[in-house]
Amino acid sequence: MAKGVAVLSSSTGVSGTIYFTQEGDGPTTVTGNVSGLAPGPHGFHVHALGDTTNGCMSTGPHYNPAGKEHGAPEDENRHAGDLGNVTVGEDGTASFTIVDKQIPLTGAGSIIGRAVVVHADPDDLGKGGHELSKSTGNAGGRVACGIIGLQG
Ligand SMILES: [Cu+2]
Ligand SMILES: [Zn+2]
Repeated sequence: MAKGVAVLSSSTGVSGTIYFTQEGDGPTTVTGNVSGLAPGPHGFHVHALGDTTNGCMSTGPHYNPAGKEHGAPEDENRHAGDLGNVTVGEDGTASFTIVDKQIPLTGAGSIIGRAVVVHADPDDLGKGGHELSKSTGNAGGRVACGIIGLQG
């Protein structure tokens, strides 16, 4: 069992912890808790770089080793890092579990050392017709992020 963890930090009071587990070559299970967000859906992605020297801005674009367009998690044409939205309740918190096959913790394409990012706005999953839909889902600012590290 491979395990990873990312502790979210932000300049706006958002906090949270995201856990990753993977059994062998199976899918990765992502389990997270976040708080301090506005109610509603928020884009949630793995970005390419584990670099927070300039806050969440320096984590690069969505992790996209296959050179595809932005999409929904269930789409064939999607970035590996496209995990869709997390839905925040009226109390500003969200707890969620995502199971995904494109974000391994070991081997080629591992997401260890990259970052998870929570956005200000909903991810339109590539279907919003905005000029940014096919690259970022037009999910707005990066409100919190954390570097994905190995966990024992
Ligand atoms: Cu993102
Ligand atoms: Zn994307």
